[in-house]
Amino acid sequence: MSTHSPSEKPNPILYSSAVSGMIEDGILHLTIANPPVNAISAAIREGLMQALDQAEIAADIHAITMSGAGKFFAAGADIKEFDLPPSDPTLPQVTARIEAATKPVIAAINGTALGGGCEIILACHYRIAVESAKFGLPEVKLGLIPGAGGTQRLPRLTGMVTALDMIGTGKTITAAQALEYGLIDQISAADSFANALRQAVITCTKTIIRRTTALELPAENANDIQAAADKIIVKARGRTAPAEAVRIVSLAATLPVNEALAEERATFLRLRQSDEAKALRHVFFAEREAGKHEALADYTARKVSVIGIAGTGLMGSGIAVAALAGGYKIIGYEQTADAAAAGHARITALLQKQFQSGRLSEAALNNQLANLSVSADITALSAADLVIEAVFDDYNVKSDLFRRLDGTVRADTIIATNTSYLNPDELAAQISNPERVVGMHFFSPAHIMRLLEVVNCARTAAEVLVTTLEVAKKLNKLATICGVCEGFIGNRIFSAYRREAEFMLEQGALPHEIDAALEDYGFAMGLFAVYDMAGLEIAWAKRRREASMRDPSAPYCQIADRLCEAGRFGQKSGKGWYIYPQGKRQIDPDITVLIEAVRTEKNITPRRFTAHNIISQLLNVMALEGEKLLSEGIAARASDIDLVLINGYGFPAHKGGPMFAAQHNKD
Ligand code: 3H9
Repeated sequence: MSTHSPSEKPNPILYSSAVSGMIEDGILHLTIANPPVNAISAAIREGLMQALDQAEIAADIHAITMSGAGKFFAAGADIKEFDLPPSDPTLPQVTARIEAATKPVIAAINGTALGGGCEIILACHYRIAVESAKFGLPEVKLGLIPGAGGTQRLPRLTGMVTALDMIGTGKTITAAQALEYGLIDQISAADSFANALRQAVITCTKTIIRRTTALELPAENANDIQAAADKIIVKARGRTAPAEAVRIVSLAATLPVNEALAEERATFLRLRQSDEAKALRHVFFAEREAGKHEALADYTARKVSVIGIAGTGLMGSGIAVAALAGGYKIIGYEQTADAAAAGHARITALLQKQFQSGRLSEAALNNQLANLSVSADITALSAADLVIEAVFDDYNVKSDLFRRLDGTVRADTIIATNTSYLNPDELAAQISNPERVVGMHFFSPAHIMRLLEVVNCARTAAEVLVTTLEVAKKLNKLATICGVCEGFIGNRIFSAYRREAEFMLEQGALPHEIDAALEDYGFAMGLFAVYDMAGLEIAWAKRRREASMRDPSAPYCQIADRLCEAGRFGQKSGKGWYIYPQGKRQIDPDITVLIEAVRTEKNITPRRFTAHNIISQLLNVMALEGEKLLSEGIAARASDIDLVLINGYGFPAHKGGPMFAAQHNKD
């Protein structure tokens, strides 16, 4: 520990490489610093323990405050340490030490406090926060539960209903909500924070120390508590952590606090080693990795203020809503005045819906409406820095639009195509400066789905790619870069998966068995149920169009065609892979007969598939296709493939994605 220098302001006291303190008027102000987010590392835990021990016996210290350096208070325990054995002092030891201090410890919350960071403030005796601070216990999103007292302290401050909701979902709340729920005691504007903190400390030194674990649980209606717990269990869909969160939070009402804390710790340590937690850690780091592109490090994004959107149908209007939320001025384009008016109305309706559900303030709604125009005059797009085309996915339609854009927009305007299946290189060849063409493959509904495949075409300039990634970030999208191939990353793997599932029908599985296995594995819905919901006729029409180009020697499964030939187009026609009496999905014995007939025609002796066989076979096919994408250079990282399938195709995040899961199955 180094102490004062002879200069006027004392040097900070260093308790560890990540915790420092300053004594001012009898108050020890501690700062934790582990950039960029003050993740709670061993050095922070050691430093806090040192500081508290020393403050306890220092006659000149009457109170202690704690804050984080920079914009965060602390974003949780350091996830990078989770694969190491736990080391003393542990975070629960630190939070216990904070709470036991005989001098008041005040959390001076300068910014976001998540996970273990939030648990530190829950252990403090008083909590004052800046208006912009955010709070959450997101451990379930990592397959965990809070492991440093959060499950027992939060309900004592907020009541069980809020604690179950926050811990069971991992949601983040604002400072205003935290105050309303009782998680914090006071909010102060940033510019008067120092004064407010000083006053709070004075008050705390004059009142009895309030230790959170000693508080009684607030009185609540038992039915409300049960309903909050049930809601989390229903949504858990195959994940262990939410149910464990409910179990442990509930102990606050039934066990003495020390026993409940011991059970919390044991559960946390067990879950930390679980497959679910390992998979979710993989996803967490995969998302951070996805934003890093060494080859692009030397390029700077161009300024984009105005985005043109050619085609304001379902996809285009969703893109417009996402771009308006990102702060861009939007110019929509349609070929006729009627279509332009309909496009404008569609986008406005989506914005109104967000406003009505409270997701958009009135000011934001008005601002975004003022930033929106839709024109039937293509020259309106000449003001755009980037034009995203979202017209019908047909080569002639798109290439015609590209040629018309070429004569209209600036020579440096970036042109992005939202095609799913066409070759963007061929579209780029239609215009001058093809290096400004890039793919932006959004997923529908584009204002909700987080995934964006950014397609690096053969001639796309690095600067254009960097600019597109920057725009994607502002649109709040998770962008993965991919090269050009049929279906890009997602649809190509999905096609292989779909094909394999259909072949499995020939080999002996039934649609409902495959769906049940997928749902058990964690998919929100089985593949065949999804087909029925989407409708089977579009894919059938495509297969018929492409029939003459198919290699006759390549294996082909006719079962889906047979369904369509029998008028089974899915849910809206009352039958597809299932039947829907009164709109309710049911297994149809006719489908079994139809499948058996195909097996007989092909001379296939059916074999029995267990759920495990089904999942292994499907995972295997996805991983093989993923390996091909890597070897062809279409995807740069296996973890990018995992992100695409999780965020665009419903692959369960808690299994880590197909590449991770296949690898894990082998280990
Ligand atoms: C926990 O606390 C358990 C306890 O209950 C019990 C313990 C006993 N650890 O996302 P960003 C890194 S579990 C280590 O790009 P943003 C991240 O990898 C934890 N590193 O920024 C990245 O590094 P790099 C509960 C972390 O502004 C950099 O910070 N906490 C951690 O978009 C910037 O991150 C959570 O689950 C961490 N905890 O978002 C919170 N957090 O630059 C997890 C971040 O090298 N974190 N990093 O790639 C988040 O949700 C977001 O990172 C956050 C910032 C909202 C904080």
